[in-house]
Amino acid sequence: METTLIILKPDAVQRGLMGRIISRFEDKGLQVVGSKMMQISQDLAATHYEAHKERPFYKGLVSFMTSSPVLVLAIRGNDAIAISRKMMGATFGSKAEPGTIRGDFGVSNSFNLIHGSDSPEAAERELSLFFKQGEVLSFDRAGDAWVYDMSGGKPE
Ligand code: D4T
Repeated sequence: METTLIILKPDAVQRGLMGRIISRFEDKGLQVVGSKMMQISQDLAATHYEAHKERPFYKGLVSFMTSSPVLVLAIRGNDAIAISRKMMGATFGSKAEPGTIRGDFGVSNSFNLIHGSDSPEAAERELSLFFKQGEVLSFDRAGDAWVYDMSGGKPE
């Protein structure tokens, strides 16, 4: 099972889209195992986006991400990182396909509603940036037996 970091960005929170976006992950069968609202500090935004430091959009991105509260989520499932990225859609709302979160809820390129880790290494790094020890939980859901076929001993 993989766990990925998802951030519902300031535009998603301000536009009242948190519930509908979380529902999409739950409807898919992915499990929410961590959740917290927070105001991202300048330092945390800079660390999180350090790979983009030299990009022309970096300053605006940090300013946007620190402008208003976000909801950070830890989401778990088999292949959760790739599945979540697919559900989010292309980076820019103007390009994202209908049926994806960015495609259905936004038109903006910089206000693109959601962040999701793009690799297992990024997920590990980002989860540890946003969640303290013990804040990402492990628990069985009552319906888990009907989410995955476990007859082969692993989730299919
Ligand atoms: P994140 O990292 O937020 O999940 O988005 P992506 O993985 O889909 O996109 P990214 O890392 O290339 O960009 C990070 C973040 O910067 C904003 N952005 C990006 C922007 O404002 N202008 C741009 O030209 C690009 C490329 C949007 C997402």
